[in-house]
Amino acid sequence: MVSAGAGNKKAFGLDRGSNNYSDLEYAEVIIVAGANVSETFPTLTHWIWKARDRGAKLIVIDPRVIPLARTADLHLDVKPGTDSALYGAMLNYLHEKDLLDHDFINNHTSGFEETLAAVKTHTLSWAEQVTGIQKEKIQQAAEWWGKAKTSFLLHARGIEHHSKGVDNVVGCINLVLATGRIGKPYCGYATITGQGNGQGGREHGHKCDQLPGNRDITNPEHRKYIADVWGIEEKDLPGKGLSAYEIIEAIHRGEIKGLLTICFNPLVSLPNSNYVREALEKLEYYVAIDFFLNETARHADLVLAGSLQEEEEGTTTSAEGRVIKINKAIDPPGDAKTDTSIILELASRLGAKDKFTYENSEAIFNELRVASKGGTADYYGITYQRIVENMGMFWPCPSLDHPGTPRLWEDRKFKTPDGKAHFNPAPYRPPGEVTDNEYPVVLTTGRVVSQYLSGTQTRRIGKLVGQYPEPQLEIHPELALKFGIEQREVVKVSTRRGEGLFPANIVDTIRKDTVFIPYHWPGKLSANLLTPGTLDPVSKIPEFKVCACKLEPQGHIAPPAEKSSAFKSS
Ligand SMILES: Nc1nc2c(c(=O)[nH]1)N[C@H]1C(S)=C(S)[C@@H](COP(=O)(O)OP(=O)(O)OC[C@H]3O[C@@H](n4cnc5c(=O)[nH]c(N)nc54)[C@H](O)[C@@H]3O)O[C@H]1N2
Ligand SMILES: Nc1nc2c(c(=O)[nH]1)N[C@H]1C(S)=C(S)[C@@H](COP(=O)(O)OP(=O)(O)OC[C@H]3O[C@@H](n4cnc5c(=O)[nH]c(N)nc54)[C@H](O)[C@@H]3O)O[C@H]1N2
Ligand SMILES: [Mo]
Repeated sequence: MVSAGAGNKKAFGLDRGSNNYSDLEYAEVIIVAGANVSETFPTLTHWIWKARDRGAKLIVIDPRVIPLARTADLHLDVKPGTDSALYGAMLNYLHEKDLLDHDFINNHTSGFEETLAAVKTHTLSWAEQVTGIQKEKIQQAAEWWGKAKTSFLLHARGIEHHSKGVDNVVGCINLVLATGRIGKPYCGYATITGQGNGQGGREHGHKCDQLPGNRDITNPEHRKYIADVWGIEEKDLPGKGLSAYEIIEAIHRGEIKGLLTICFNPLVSLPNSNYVREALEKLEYYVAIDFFLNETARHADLVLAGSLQEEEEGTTTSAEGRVIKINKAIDPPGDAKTDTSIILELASRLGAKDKFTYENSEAIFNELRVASKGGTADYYGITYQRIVENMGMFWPCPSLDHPGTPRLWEDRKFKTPDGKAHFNPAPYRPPGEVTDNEYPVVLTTGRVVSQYLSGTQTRRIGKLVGQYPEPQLEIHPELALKFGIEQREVVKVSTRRGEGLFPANIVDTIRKDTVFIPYHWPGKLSANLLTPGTLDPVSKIPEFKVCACKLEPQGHIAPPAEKSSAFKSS
């Protein structure tokens, strides 16, 4: 989600979806961009359907006719990697037809003129050429969005996993700001999050440039504040670190020799997995903390058996910015320990025992409250007791008598240095890799409903494996015909990084120039053998969602997948 985080910070100075989801219900127009919500965030579908029942217009932007698109009023079948051309053309059109909120733009934003100038050439006809979406459809989307009184825009990884993920995100936000539909009832914008506590993690330091409260590790004042909370010297805080894929690159360069990972299966989840495997083999020492021996942990010198969410008490923060309490249900089995106790024990053995003296999880949370105080993600007024009493509390919540903030920006006080929401120029530029004669087909990757992420948790559950036992190559009938591919025929898919064999699933719910492979499997079944390590220059997210591939049918039909063997394939 780092592209979303970076885009949100650029535009608003704060990283959180602006609304609670109940605002969706009364929105007149809803745009869902690059988010397969019915499969990946089903609880949100409920809100979208409520809005549709009230007559809302639903616009889905996705190269595939995802389940939500089947009930949409308009499906924009964007060619992967070209979203910014679409959003630029829509902004241009809103300006041409004067469907703008001048009052909001003049009083509460900056950067509009430069942003508009950057997409001057993005006409509807030009955008049709680049995105592959009929210009009448783009025009219809812009008309509906421009003329609505209330609206909501949602996006997820489909627009973010790109070497211009941040541009795509700010391109979406530009449409929201141009029409002034934020910070009022039933008007808003949100990033759909991913893993459990994806939002909470991205506020307090999962990213390598952060300190708690969404503070910046390069900002001297922020460093001083946190050093004081922790009782250390500011100079003892490290500087900005490396993002996940950059760590792999640094291992290759010999700059990193030891690695500790927790909740991470990079051999399956990072792009260009052959390159990742080589890096793991170069490490002098590798420790993994996990409750399962995942594919990457098999390369570890030492595996520490950690815990499930159900085995620990703590909090998690939802996509809406709502802090929720998690209660412990059971103890970790056998010799496994809670993740927290492992981290505390490591701290102690590294000589910092006096700094890690928490009595319980509430004491850790209370430290976070103080550490986040005054930051943009301010949790100070949120206590365990208030979370329980209110069934969750929304940050920012700066004091114990503050009610929390479900809907941001009603006060129009944005967290940027000038207090205004920022438009950011986002003209189209091509993805890191485009198709050519050798690699003529666009490949995109993502998820299916019955599998979860790197699959360590779902590939061992029989009924889920039964639903989708192996990764399949989703391909349109016309493209299949062109390459002479039959239903369930094994196809060699290759890119400049690697190759894999996947049975074809011929469906008419995907663009004719694009194939899709879900990424939940390891080893020879891994989509990430194919994906590129190209990174967004700002967010450093890899370009999981677009690269160029070659398709070679192998002349034989795949046998029925062995429903129990998927996990063993590693
Ligand atoms: N069942 C299930 N649920 C999950 C997960 C899971 O693994 N399984 N993972 C969780 C996590 S960590 C995350 S991050 C979320 C991810 O949730 P999503 O972002 O919804 O999931 P993805 O399948 O990665 O991608 C979404 C869509 O992007 C489309 N897409 C591909 N390229 C482009 C493009 O260039 N432009 C546009 N507009 N769309 C494009 C794909 O066709 C796909 O339908 O899901 C969470 N929920
Ligand atoms: N090609 C392609 N690649 C992708 C994506 C894509 O769309 N396409 N999506 C990307 C995205 S959005 C994400 S979020 C990543 C996910 O990538 P990862 O985070 O690497 O994958 P996970 O399967 O979520 O989790 C890794 C490990 O964490 C363990 N684990 C889970 N919960 C806990 C816990 O509470 N404690 C401990 N100690 N361990 C735990 C699991 O057992 C698993 O082994 O994949 C990314 N990779
Ligand atoms: Mo994710």
